[in-house]
Amino acid sequence: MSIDWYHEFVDLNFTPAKDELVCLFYYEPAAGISREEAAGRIASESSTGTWTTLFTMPPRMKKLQATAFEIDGNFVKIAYPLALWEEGNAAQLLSGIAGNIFGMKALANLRLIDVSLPEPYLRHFKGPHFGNDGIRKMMKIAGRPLTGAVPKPKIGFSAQEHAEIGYETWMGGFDFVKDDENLTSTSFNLFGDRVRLLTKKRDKAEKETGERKSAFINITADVETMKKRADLLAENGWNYAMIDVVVSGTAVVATMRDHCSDLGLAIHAHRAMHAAFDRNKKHGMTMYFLAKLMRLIGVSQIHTGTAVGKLAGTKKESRLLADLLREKKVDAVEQLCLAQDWRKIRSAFPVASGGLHPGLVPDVLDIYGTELVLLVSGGIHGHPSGTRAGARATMQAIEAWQDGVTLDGKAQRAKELRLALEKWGYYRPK
Ligand code: CAP
Ligand code: MG
Repeated sequence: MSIDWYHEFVDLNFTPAKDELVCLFYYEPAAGISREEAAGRIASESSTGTWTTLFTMPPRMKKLQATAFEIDGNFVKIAYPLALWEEGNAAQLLSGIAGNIFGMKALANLRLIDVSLPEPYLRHFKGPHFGNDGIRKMMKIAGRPLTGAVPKPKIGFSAQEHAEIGYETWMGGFDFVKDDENLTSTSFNLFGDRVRLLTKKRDKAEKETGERKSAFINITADVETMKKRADLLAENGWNYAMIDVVVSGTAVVATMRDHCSDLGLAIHAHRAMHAAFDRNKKHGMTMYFLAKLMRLIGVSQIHTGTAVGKLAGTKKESRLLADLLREKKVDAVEQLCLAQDWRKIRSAFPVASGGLHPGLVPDVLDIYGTELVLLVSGGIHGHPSGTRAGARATMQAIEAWQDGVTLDGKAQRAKELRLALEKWGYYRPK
């Protein structure tokens, strides 16, 4: 008598229906397990199956079974019936396609690369509240990258000092001040104080520059506290909230998307902890999948790497992530992503950050163009003449790229940029 029924989840002649979700996995079977058997186990344990045949097995259950329908070396595509999934519940999707399967003995390695989401699944999600055009309209910024900086050192400043650095950042020409991922509400920098003092400085900077200024203030905490913090931001005229989306979790982000949307707040998504599961190229989940989930739920922007800065990531990855977030339709790229039509789901911005300084701005804009949020933090606060000069140097570097001139050429007429290049040149931090 056969013990298991994993083979029932493999059919290499199967064609997915239009309303089925399709996942692309990289996998390595454990010793003694064939590719087909391993593929069957992934499809089974991420849909309806288990390790043994069962006494009660209503025939209708077969309709809910996932099917491994394409095996190409260590890559497998699996189709999932729509009825498996709760409408609008991204956390449940994760429990299925990113759940127990990562721990199976029958697999030496497993990595979720991407999932293609059909319209009947997409329609139950709201996506980003504003879309990139909406963000640009709200911030009155056209034709250039949105710019911002985190006060550095990342944590330790009082709320008053934080607000003053924010003011210098804005007066240097930047659009945003951003909290660091580990700054929430500490004894020396309480959330309420920071909001109140930054609000005053924002209003002053807006008056003096005539430009719209904003901030990504970190509301990450338990969900009831996050709601109160979002309310306080809205009460003080802010148009963004920042959430550490990985550590907060998919379900919390979904709740806060609606709460923030009702308040007219866009969501800046920081991805702290992502590298714990997306850096190993053989096991875990890709940043691509995480970014897709976050656009689906509805953040307005998420960090996507720089390739040239201090954190891991390639140009190709950043380019694919940028397309995933910005485009209405995305084509499949073999073994890297599946085709996706986003239908009514609005666009989101990629965010380049991490070890950037004016000397690296052209490299980053060569990757992303101007449709991004460019965060240069240590790279302005470390400027020989201070924060305001550092922000100016970065704006000068952006102008140079847009005008098609070299930074060295621009530096002859731009003192702040010249000083930045004298300190950092074109150094790529690692
Ligand atoms: C950058 C940063 C950001 C990282 C996040 C930091 O500071 O504030 O959190 O960019 O990584 O704490 O390191 P610097 P990623 O500009 O001073 O390096 O963007 O890859 O998610
Ligand atoms: Mg940070």
